[in-house]
Amino acid sequence: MSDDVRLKLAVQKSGRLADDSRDLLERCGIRFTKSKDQLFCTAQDFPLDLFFVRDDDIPAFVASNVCQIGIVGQNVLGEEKLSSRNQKLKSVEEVLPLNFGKCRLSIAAPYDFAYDGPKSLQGKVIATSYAGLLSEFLQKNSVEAEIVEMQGAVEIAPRVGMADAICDLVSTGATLAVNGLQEREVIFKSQSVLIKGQGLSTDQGRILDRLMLRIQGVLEAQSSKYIMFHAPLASLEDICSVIPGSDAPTVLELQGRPDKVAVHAVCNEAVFWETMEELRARGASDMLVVPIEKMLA
Ligand code: PRT
Ligand code: ZN
Repeated sequence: MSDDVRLKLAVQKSGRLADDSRDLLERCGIRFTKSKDQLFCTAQDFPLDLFFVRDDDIPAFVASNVCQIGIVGQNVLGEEKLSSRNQKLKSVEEVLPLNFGKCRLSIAAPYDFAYDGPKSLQGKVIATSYAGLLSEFLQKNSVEAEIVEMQGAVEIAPRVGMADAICDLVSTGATLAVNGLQEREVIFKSQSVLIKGQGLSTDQGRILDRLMLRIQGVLEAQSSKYIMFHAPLASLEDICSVIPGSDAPTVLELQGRPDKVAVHAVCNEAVFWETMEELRARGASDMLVVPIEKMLA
């Protein structure tokens, strides 16, 4: 591969996804100069260039091959694909879910709105910034409603008499609560994803494969734990059967204790207090659960 082949990645310049996107790359060992003002920067130790843009523009940057890949919410990609006239957007693909920026697009209405399923929205006015995804939902449910498009502060629409209900992103639900709105129907679940266009050369495809391997390693490490404990040899099999998400634990001799062994295992899922209590009840002792920084199979 020639040294000047690089991959361009579009990320959000500032906002809810900006820090998580940057952290993810840093945990992949990819460092770049920290300046939030600039549009473009070059990674120091990986063939990757970063473009900092508004999240709504990321799918179009990727569709037009200005950037070959991007990090964006599924909500934005889904909406752009449905509502933009840019046909090239259809070829933009999700390649990896990234496990951050989780939220849901929901229909919400004041507490006194009698809601009994999507049919209750027939003939109503719904305010949203997601006209594409909302129209698709209404169509699927054979509901005819008027959509009022707003760019922000959608949650105030019912209070000021602009709409009967809203369709907006929710994460904690606090915004709905302070505006006297109740979540009635989740129409789309979203998280951040790595996306790619169709314009990658073979060499750029190889860089993407390397990047994805590193990201997968970071994500697996995030959800995995390393567990260590001592166990009586007699109940080793029984104890190992309750270690969560682990294939083959390492069993080590303990100096001067022929009746006991040390067990080390990577757990591919959370280790809860209940699991530790269960291990203890079966004779395990001296338990340690530690985070894993990196993993590569
Ligand atoms: O400037 P730019 O266009 O880049 O950013 P933006 O202002 O359009 O987007 P930003 O930074 O607010 O959000 C970026 C992405 O974060 C979204 O596209 C989603 O994929 C994701 N995300 C996750 C969210 C939320 N959670 C979220 N809660 N985006 C917005 N919200 C808003 C929501 O619109 C509502 O106003 O937060 C409020 C509700 O939050 P709760 O916690 O009160 O329920
Ligand atoms: Zn935006």
